[in-house]
Amino acid sequence: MATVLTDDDIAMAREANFVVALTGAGVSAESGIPTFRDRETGLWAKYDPVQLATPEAFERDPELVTRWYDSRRILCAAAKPNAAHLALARWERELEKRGHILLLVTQNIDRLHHAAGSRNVIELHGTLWVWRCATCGEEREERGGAFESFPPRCACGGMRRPGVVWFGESLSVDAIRRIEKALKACDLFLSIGTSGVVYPAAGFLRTAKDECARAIEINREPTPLSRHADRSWIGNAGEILTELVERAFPATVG
Ligand code: BV8
Ligand code: ZN
Repeated sequence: MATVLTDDDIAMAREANFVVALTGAGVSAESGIPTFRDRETGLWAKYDPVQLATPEAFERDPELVTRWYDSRRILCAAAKPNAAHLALARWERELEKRGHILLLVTQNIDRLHHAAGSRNVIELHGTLWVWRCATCGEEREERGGAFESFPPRCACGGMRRPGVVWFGESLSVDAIRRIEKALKACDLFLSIGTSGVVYPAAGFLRTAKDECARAIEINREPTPLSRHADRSWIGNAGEILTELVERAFPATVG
């Protein structure tokens, strides 16, 4: 199988002691979850996700927005972690064994990284599995049960919304602080399966580079970040990450 990885790339991955991996929808694509910019099929094809993922859309049409998120919640409930999620979880364990760190910063809201075993995860854009009352703020984990109404209602009568960060909404100050600290300290930054257009996440690669980290992009196609990366590996995240981790940390027999 043709590989995009050189022996130097493998050595760079093996020698990195503090890795920050930013992931986007492309990492969950191989689990059957449509990415943000892939044209959706069926019922949701006529809607633009960027337009629906906003507080204004929720104000304007809470039923439509909560039905859209519920359809994604049902899809995610059936999804399993894929090779990309599993390789990142293994890399985290390999580094932990050596007293080193892999911090996983995900833009995804499906918690497939957690399902794959990753533990050091920051959910930059929140998660689909927690829904919050827009009136009293009460949060509840909503794993699989069907909602009785759209929007679902809180006991206080308020409308409940997915616990995600919409466009125009601020991110958790604590998350940003932890990430900024990690970008200063890391020696390897990877941008994986993201089109690199949504901020502040799209700015992390350049920040890491400014702080002298090596920066790698893994994506199915070039993005606006590609020219800033030291290496831009074009291909499927599952295949590339599996090969990278297996060659950097060959399974010891016995
Ligand atoms: C904020 C949660 C402060 C909800 C999401 C003008 C210029 C710059 C910035 C702005 C601007 N105007 C407004 C802004 C700020 C705005 C922004 O960045 N807008 C963009 C559109 C320009 N950002 C914000 O509003 C953020 N908040 O800045 O707060 C503030 C406060 C008030 C007012 C202003 C600012 C909040 C952003 C968070 C929005 N919420 N998601 C939900 O999920 O429904 S973002 C959403 O897009 C998802 O999280 C998604 O992850 C994210 C990014 O998309 P990607 O993950 O990259 O997915 P995409 O489909 O685009 O790409 C997938 C890639 O994978 C593709 O390249 C594909 O080729 C590749 N791929 C596919 N399969 C594979 C693969 N690669 C490898 N292997 C495969 N198998
Ligand atoms: Zn309430």
